[in-house]
Amino acid sequence: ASRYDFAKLQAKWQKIWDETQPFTISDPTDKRPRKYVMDMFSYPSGDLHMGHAEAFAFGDIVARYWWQQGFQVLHPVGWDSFGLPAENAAIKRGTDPREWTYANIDQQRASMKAYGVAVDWTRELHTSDPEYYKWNQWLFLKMYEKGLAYRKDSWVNWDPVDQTVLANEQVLADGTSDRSGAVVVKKKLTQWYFKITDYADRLLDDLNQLEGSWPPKVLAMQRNWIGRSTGADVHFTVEGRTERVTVFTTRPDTLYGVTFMVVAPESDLAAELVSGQDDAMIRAGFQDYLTQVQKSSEIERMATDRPKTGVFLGRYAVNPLTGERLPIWAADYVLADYGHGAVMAVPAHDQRDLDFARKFDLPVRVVVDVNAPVTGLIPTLEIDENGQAILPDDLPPVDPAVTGVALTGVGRLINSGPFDGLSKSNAIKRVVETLEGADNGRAAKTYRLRDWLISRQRYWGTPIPIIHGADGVEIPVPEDQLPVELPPTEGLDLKPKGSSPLGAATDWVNVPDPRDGSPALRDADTMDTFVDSSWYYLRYMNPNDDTRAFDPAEADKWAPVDQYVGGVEHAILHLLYARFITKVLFDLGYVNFTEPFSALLNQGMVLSGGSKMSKSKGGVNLGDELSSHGVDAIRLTMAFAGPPEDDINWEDVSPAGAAKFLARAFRLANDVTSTPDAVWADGDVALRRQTHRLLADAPSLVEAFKFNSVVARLMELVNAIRKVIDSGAGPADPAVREATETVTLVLSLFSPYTASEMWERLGYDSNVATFGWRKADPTLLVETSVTAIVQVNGKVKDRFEVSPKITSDELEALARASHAVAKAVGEKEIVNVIVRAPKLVNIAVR
Ligand code: ANZ
Repeated sequence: ASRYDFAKLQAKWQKIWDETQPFTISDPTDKRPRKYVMDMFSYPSGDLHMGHAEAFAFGDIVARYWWQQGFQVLHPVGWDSFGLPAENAAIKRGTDPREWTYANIDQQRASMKAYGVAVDWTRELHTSDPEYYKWNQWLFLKMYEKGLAYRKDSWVNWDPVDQTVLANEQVLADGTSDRSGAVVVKKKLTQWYFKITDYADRLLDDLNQLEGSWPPKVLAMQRNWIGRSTGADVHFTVEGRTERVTVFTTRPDTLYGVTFMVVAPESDLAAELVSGQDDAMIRAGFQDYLTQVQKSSEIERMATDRPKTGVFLGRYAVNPLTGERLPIWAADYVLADYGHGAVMAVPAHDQRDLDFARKFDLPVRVVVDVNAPVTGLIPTLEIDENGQAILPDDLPPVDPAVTGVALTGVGRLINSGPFDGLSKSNAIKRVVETLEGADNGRAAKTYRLRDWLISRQRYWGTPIPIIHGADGVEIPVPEDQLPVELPPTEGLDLKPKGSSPLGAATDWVNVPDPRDGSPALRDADTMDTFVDSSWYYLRYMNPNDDTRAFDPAEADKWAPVDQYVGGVEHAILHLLYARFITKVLFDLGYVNFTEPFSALLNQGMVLSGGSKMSKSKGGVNLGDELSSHGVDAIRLTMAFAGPPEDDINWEDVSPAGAAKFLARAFRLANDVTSTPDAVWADGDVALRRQTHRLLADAPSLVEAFKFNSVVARLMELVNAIRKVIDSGAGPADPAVREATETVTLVLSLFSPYTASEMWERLGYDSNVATFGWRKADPTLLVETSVTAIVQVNGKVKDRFEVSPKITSDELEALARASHAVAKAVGEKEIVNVIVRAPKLVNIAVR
């Protein structure tokens, strides 16, 4: 009965948890404080893998920790179950995407339960259920009403293999699709967009309030993605055209250095300028060039090192400050959808403009003296220690047209009429004022962020709730007719072809016009699945409510999410979209907060042989690991491996060691002979001190995600208990019970099966997970912990907080168990180990 048999424990406790559902939040009168802990929901593309196991272990430690601290913890689970992989699998097998999807969900759900995650199963949701996606449609309609959902013709990223539109974010740096790997091309289509650009400033500025609770890297990536630039819009008149052309520039101070203008070849402006020109050769040359440009990707086009190409459009603009005539060119280094799709070219001070000018023999005029001193409004001379003016050296003239290097540094303006002598920032101010005074421009901001393209020409997603009248008018589906359910797949060809398969669902797509009953058509596109995940944290409030998307009062109680846990692969898109939709819902009055996730933890990756594990590359199989070592040992291994943000190389960790430790801890619960009413004050003082030290230290360690330190301290305490049992006052010592109970309570964060069984064997019929954290007795805390350092060949490899009374053997064992130390030792031979307890272990290897 006392043997540690993890399979038996798992079977026993899983059944109990299934029956009792101990983590269900259902009592609205519960007065305990609240925490909302959420894991990024899973895409059901197969069974759970090592990556899920890692993320769910960390999320669960946090959730269980708050339960122990006396909180009610909302820790829900769901499936992100719409999307391309299901559709592609269905096409391959000739089945319905529903079959594949829901079979995978069943499998993942069973694995998740077996993994012992403390979730509220009554709130499970699947985004592919009509009960869920109905509310995507509701959200769409709300946004449509506010002008935040709109349709436009535009050049989109087209994946020729999957035959679908991709968001910019889904196009990798090398210009290929993140899904199919195909080279992405441009195609003109009418598409639905969400107006995220209206929120660019708020999305950027509110990142400041997440400083310190989101990973710095994620904040930087978000800032970069939004990419705010400040500068000016400058209007140029064009000869033979009434309307002016506007350009965005970050350097209005260089306006005197403009020697030509460049427009994006595929912009409407380029087409219009060239059509107003008589020379047929120029028109034909432009058409040829345009065709060539459309074959290259945006990334290629923006690369600075790429040879410049372009054509002269035969038209001229006029510099608003100097009246100078500027030839207008079309070139692909100017993008149609950034700024105004046109630039004022300043070749002396912009590298791409310079490369272009050199290639096509256009003039280069220096207007900033980058060698001039830059302080003050008027040029001042520096004074040396003798009070003598230091005269500027006679610097050799640099001519960018000769050197090929643009002068991008700061300096003072030259060749700029009334602005000569001004430094950059002062010149920007003056030039913008002058432009504004003459209605030739104004201060302006531009963003890299584009509107969110949400329509997809695929089946397995949320239908867009719009009907198109025969007269071309868009009619929102009345709210009481939601959901617009997906039709069955029978008779539909799901293969990608550039238009939605739903268009062929005749019975579904043909509907009476809600205005007068005349023939009309449903919009056949479906939504990007990032819409589903942008607000799911709110649907968890009450996923079965069929009267509203979520209950604002419940959202007020629980949201924003206190701790969000998931992969860094979602650092940009998903988080940006969820932040955007939260702000939209705030503006619509449905929520009282503007950021969805107060804190974010990005777990590292689980690697095998140094590379990311995946189905295609093989690697460690979660199911195999769980059956060899048990759920608790795998979870403990994840926690003990190191900081959760770091990658775990599965070869460097020891699930077998974790299992051994669990068996050791488990034996303690069998050995304790005192009863729960034992008087602890009578126990071994040294052991009591160590117990209370752990109780005092563990909370801040867990809150700082130093799970590995807590596990190391648990190992230490287990050893200390064993020593008292073997050589001290024996198993009847009340301190042995107190310490073993503490081990059990803390262990329940990491290894719930083992802890539950230990708790029962210790004589309790309560749930160890919600028993509550014991308060450390301050009188037992006088002895503080010290930091032990482990060196390998003199280099520090790891640190532990240990008791000052730790023995040399214990310290050495801890050092040898360290993942970082094992990594440093590697295949080498250990030739000597010096232990200076409690502070140092030095391992010499050869
Ligand atoms: C004149 C100038 C002079 C510029 C100079 C830069 C340096 P960021 O900072 O990335 O926002 N630009 C504007 N619209 C563009 C487009 N659609 N495609 C490509 N380039 C475009 O870049 C802003 C600068 O990029 C703008 O400032 C403009 O060139 C160019 F010494 O104007 B600048």
